[in-house]
Amino acid sequence: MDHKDRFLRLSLSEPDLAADHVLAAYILSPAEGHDFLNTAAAFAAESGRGTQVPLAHEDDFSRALDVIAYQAEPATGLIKLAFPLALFDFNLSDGKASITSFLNLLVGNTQGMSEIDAVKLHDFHLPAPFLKAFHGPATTIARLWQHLGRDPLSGGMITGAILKPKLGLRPEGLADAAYQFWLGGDLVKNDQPQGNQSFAPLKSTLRRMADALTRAQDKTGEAKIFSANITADSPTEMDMRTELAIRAFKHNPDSLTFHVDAYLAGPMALPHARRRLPKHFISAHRAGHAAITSARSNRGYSAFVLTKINRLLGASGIHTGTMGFGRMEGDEADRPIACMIAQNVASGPYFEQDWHGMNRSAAIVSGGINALRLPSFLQNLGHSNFILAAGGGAFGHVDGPQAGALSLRQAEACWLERADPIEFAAEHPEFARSFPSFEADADIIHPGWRRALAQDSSNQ
Ligand code: RUB
Repeated sequence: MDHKDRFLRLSLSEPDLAADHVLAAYILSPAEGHDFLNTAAAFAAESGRGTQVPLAHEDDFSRALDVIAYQAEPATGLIKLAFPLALFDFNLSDGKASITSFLNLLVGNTQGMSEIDAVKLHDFHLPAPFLKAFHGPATTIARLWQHLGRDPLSGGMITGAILKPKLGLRPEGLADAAYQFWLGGDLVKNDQPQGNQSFAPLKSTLRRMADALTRAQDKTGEAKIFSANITADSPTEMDMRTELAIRAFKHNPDSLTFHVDAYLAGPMALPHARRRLPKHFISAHRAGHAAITSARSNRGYSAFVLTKINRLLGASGIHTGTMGFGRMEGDEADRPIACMIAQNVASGPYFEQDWHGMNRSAAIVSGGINALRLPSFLQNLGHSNFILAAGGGAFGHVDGPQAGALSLRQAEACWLERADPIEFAAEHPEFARSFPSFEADADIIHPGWRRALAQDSSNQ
């Protein structure tokens, strides 16, 4: 069947379509022997009608709901599709837009079409009425800055850690690691698989964590934050874990935030948490996402798309990677990912998105970051208004988690002062000790550091 006549309309205007369609930009490569333009049209046909054959019982109404390919560039593989808003499913329970329907239409059955060698969603645009039909974040990083006693408009880096090792510590070990970090840092979060293991029953871990937070607040005189992992494989279980955390932290309710493994738990998990916690700060972890978002994968959707979806679904904090400065995939060009979630109007790779006042999400920066790597990350991003969640960079410091936390705080100060890190190290011992803590990084980032720091200490 030639689909071009009905499903390929390259004369349509994107601004006109944008008002009442969801727009989507893909990079598509046809299977061997398949024409690009006809494959793009077939992709559009399948996206809307779900079949490739004429249907005698179709009428004008259903034909008016066709998904149309309005841009197709054989040279780059770029195609853009327009999805009529009427195609999308809305929840009976609260009238909110359904993310499962959104994913079904944009990255559903079409991913497996035999005419296609590969197709990946790189950006999408939502018109105001549809965007507002998603929950969006209940609160923002301003809430955390206020809790920490900082400027709610620009409170700077929230120095946080992900409890490491990700599995193996018992409740007292987890609580002690958290306490030690809180003596120097602001926030501790569970790592993504930390839940209700036999050696660390959740109830006991949460009780000890809450006690450690209270002791750290008393010791330092500073407010602290915990991000409790409530990820589970059913909404009922998620609710049970949420209740346990709320009870455990009943004496410090404002210190409690929540963490959901938003990719692994599936698209239902974050919306469920957001409905259950209409006032709380929820962080979206993205463990596992690289299986489809990796730049080395040409199917599924990009990390940019996942990040944008997480803001729509209500994540106040979103793991956005380290843009090539850490140990996970990514590069400096990923900067738009952090901008898209933190601004009211932002440009993606193919569309400018107006968020119409939807609460902003904060970037959660994690993955191989330590005090030595942080200054160049900050230089690339251009600000430090985000949540840092260092694992090894906090707990791998030779002088322990408190020193690890202080070294990260000092690294932010070093960048804010635009100071030379070697000179800065002379006045900041925890930062100085991050050099021997992360020698391989030190050798690359600051060759000759051993002699320079030795001279510093001999000059003192
Ligand atoms: C960080 C860590 C994080 C992932 C998140 O540990 O394990 O869960 O790196 O990555 P470390 P992302 O600091 O020791 O690398 O934020 O890119 O999803």
